[in-house]
Amino acid sequence: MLKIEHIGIAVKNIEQSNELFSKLFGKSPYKLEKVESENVSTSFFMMGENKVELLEATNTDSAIAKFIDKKGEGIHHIAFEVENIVEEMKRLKAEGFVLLSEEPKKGADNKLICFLHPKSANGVLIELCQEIK
Ligand code: CMX
Repeated sequence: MLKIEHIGIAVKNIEQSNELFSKLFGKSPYKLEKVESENVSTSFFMMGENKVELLEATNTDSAIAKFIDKKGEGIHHIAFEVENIVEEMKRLKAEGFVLLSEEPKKGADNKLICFLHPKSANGVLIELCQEIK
């Protein structure tokens, strides 16, 4: 793994949260993106090398809707950048982590992604991501 790529925060209303986090960071999001396959609207803020992603559910099937129903708003996942996602998925599966997809999927912000089940990672939802070049 190379570095923390971003931290994902589940929010109920992304427009309101964009305003709130713009005040916090002193800048606007650099990207707003709907990811239909994940049923989310996202926004990304950049501070130096560090990114924060806000996520709002676009429907009740969304992982974000379920998370907010159960736990409320807050930190939803930590994403780590990897050089070769397929190799890293193989390595982590062999180490006993539970992958939530067998193949990498297309995620937000021009990335191939794969999640690890939080039950296999001490209660933390981990995302692997590789930049699409
Ligand atoms: N962080 C930590 N724990 C979490 C969690 C999270 N984000 N989401 C769910 N859990 C916990 C639940 O609280 C529950 O724990 P308990 O059994 O102790 O109550 C357990 O995981 C439930 O697991 P489950 O029944 O297997 O599955 P759920 O239906 O709750 O779904 C998960 C959980 C992680 C499998 C599902 O949310 C998922 O597939 N996530 C990956 C995709 C995703 O999150 N997409 C949105 C973001 C997309 C993006 O970044 O662009």
